[in-house]
Amino acid sequence: MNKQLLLSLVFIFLFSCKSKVTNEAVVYTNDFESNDLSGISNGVISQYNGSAVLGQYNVNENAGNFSLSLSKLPKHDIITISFDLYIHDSWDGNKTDPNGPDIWQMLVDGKTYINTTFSNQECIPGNFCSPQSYPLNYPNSNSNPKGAAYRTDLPGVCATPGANGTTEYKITKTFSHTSGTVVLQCIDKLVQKDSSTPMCDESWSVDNIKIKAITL
Ligand SMILES: [Ca+2]
Ligand SMILES: [Ca+2]
Repeated sequence: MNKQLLLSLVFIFLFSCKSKVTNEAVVYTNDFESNDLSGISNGVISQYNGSAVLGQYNVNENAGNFSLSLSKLPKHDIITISFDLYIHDSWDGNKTDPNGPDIWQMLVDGKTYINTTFSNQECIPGNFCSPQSYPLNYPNSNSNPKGAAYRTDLPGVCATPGANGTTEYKITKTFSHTSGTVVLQCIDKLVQKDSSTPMCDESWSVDNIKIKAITL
């Protein structure tokens, strides 16, 4: 091997190492099975489908949001937040007043990373199935109900007629972040002016939250 080629290979090796993840620390993980709500405001735990989950939430019956605050994070360049999001029962997607739009948001440090709608309706002949915005942001109307879902065969929270079960989404966001603190907020703006049992009609919960601080 000539000297020039060897130097080139060393350079490529060093360069590729620099862009690799050098350290990855799990700074938060919670499956809620031990009822641990430390760092969480508006925390509510319930049993869903054999697992403890953070929820259910519905702004028409409770706070409609939770906030998770972490501090003393190790030095890092990037954060990855992931969790399971359960959309329960009859969300109306981009329908308008009095049933929607059914908006759900994820904010980190006050900045909006997701501002979307979910539709949990069945697309059967003769039934208008309202579109949803997810995986894009509201008011995009190009996604079918349950679009980009991870699972669509889960039971609803309330077995009311037309409740449409539960849809599971895998949420993962990675972004630049260097602060020693981080605040995750999930918020709904559910609209359901005709419902006498709002929480039964539509709600949401999350499980298996994991936050990683990564150094490059
Ligand atoms: Ca759980
Ligand atoms: Ca609704």
